[in-house]
Amino acid sequence: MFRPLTFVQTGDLHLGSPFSFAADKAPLLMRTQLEAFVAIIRLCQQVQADVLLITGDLFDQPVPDAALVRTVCELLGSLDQTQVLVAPGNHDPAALDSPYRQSIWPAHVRIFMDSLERVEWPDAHVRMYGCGFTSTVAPVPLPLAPPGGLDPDWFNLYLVHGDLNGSAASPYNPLTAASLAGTGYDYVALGHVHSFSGFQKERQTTFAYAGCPFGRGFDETGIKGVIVGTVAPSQPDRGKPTLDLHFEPIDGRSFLLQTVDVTGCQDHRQVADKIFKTLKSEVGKSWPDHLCKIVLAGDLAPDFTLSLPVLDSFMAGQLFWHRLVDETRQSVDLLDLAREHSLRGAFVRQAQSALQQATESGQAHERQILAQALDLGLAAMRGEEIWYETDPA
Ligand SMILES: [Mn+2]
Repeated sequence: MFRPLTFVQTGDLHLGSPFSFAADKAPLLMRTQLEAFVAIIRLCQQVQADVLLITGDLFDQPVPDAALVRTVCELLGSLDQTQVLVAPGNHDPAALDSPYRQSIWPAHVRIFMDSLERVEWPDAHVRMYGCGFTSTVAPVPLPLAPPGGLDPDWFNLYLVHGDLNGSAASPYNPLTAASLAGTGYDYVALGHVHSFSGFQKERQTTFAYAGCPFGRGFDETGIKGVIVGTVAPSQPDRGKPTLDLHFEPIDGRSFLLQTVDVTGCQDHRQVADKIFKTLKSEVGKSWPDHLCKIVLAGDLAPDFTLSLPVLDSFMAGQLFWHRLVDETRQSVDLLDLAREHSLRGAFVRQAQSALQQATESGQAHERQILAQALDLGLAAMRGEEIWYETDPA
């Protein structure tokens, strides 16, 4: 009778990313990123995983900071029930100067090099194959399957870092669904793409990217996680084991992008309250824990000048980390302004007549430019900093 085997799949952690965009908050983000790795270690203990699969880019750099490597060694060392398989990626290739080549790793951590290696669990009837990058590029695909082929009686799993369905000229181990299926693997654990791919299938081969467990910025937003798989013996105990897979969100922090319409708000306190209320309803009860880029949109009352530093002071201590982007418009009563005997009044009257002309002659593009000129002109007269794209396309 075979026993079931559970694995956890992660990759693209990019530990040691500098997070330079976050300036003085960068150390906070580096610590948060490491916490996601700790959450994965904890999950392995909770589900009593037999194997942790790391599909490359565990580190952001080929030669990471030595203290970070020691921390990772210690964390992996705390897994006493779980074997760890690492298939290095293009960011952390097992090159000659890589820490992967040093004898610092706990005995239950196996790091693959560029030739195909196999680890097997005869009591579960599972074989795992893997190989890794040894240089920052791999334009020639890494070995996929053993020369003699796979034994189809076993459950065969392959882990690798690679570019699935990219161009055949991709320098990052180009792969296709057909090339994976052609080998006869039951499951392929992939790394390189930073979002969860869903579970895809080509013939008998299922494959998936787990994505990164913690984004590296606001271009990697959303809830992140790992894949948990269980290979279970078939009933009756003949033939191939079966595979159960699911995506497991990681408890922790995510990069979120949230637009908040602040139309009608009359002061900074109201804007702050609207932000919190929107996050609560969109994100749920974990709303204070995340890294939020908040885009303020809508029309502000004419007599309220929004100041992001002032708004920041009203938001202090509420969110783990946030960044504000002001895309609000000042709602102005143009009819009122046009009646003014002032430079502003004259500017509005001239702009309005040009706008009317453009509207009547059907010059949509011209109208758009004039409307933008009116907005910017009024903002300049209020003493605001002017920023605009010369080509909005
Ligand atoms: Mn990566």
